[in-house]
Amino acid sequence: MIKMPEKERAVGMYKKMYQIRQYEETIYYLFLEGIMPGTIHQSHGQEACAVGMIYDLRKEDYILTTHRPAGHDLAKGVSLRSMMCEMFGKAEGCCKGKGGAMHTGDIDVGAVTANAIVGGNLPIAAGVALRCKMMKTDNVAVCFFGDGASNEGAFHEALNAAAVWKLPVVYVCENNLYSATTSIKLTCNLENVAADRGSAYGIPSEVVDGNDVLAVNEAGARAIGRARRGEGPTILELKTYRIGGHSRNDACGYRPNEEEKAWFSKDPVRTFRERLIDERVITEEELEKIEKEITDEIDAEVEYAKNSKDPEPESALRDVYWEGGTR
Ligand SMILES: Cc1ncc(C[n+]2csc(CCOP(=O)(O)OP(=O)(O)O)c2C)c(N)n1
Ligand SMILES: [Mg+2]
Repeated sequence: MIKMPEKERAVGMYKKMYQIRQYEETIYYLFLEGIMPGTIHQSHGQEACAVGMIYDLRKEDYILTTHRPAGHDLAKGVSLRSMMCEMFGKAEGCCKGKGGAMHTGDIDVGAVTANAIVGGNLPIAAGVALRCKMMKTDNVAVCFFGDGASNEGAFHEALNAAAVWKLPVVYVCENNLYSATTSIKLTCNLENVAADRGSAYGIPSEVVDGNDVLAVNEAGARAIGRARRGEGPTILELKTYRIGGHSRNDACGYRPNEEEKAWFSKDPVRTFRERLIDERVITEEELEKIEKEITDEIDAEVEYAKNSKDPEPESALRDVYWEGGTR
């Protein structure tokens, strides 16, 4: 077990994980109420992957996420207000209400707008990392993808290019055992679907407990450090599990009860909370106060988003192409 960091850092990580959990649970109920348009792919259960990897990134570093982006985006600093407004299709949303749940992000905090094409963000991450290298910065790109994405052609092309060009990118597979409703046992013969393939491209890899925020953070520091020093890409495979279904209306009937039970006992938010209390980092009363503040803030943003303006109809064709010169 990895040593608990000092209080501010440990509680900081917990706060972010708790915010993501509460955000996703709130969205789930709003969606069931039928007041939120579009669809949802939620990240609760995978909070430790997002927070462990992103906690120490700089604002100037980039993340590239998937159809399940909320945890990554919140961890990178996309504002809660702009996320919530986007969920309601409002003008103040991070994509001005035109993207919805699968297309959140904010380039100003280094969160490249999410890409819902499975595997589609891996080559883009190589491109982002190539830019970091060509501009002679030591910034890095961290690219999240699922176990299912590791069977896409784009995965293999991106990894090869990243290895050959020694790009400052960390490829992070969140292996949650399912690609939509299909078990990885039916789609790949490897135990470690991403990590075991690293050697084929000359890329070092690590397999990590994706429900342990400190383990993810430590492995992330090694991989990010390599990328910053110009030593090239790393693959991290984080073993984790979705709490909810793949998307809306998925009751997960295909997942064995025993499997769910075993994974839910390793809930990343609850287990870290228990550790914080057991190791006397913080009292339960203090935590309850923090949790209430986070919940109140989310509730306030829901009300704000509900009452904020819809996009103007004439904005529909705006922002199709970049109109602002070069960055
Ligand atoms: C190229 C492509 N094929 C299929 C889909 C439909 N689809 C959306 S998510 C998904 C499953 C992806 O599984 P995985 O990569 O393991 O990510 P997870 O959903 O588990 O986070 C599929 C098949 C898609 N969006 N893009
Ligand atoms: Mg998956």
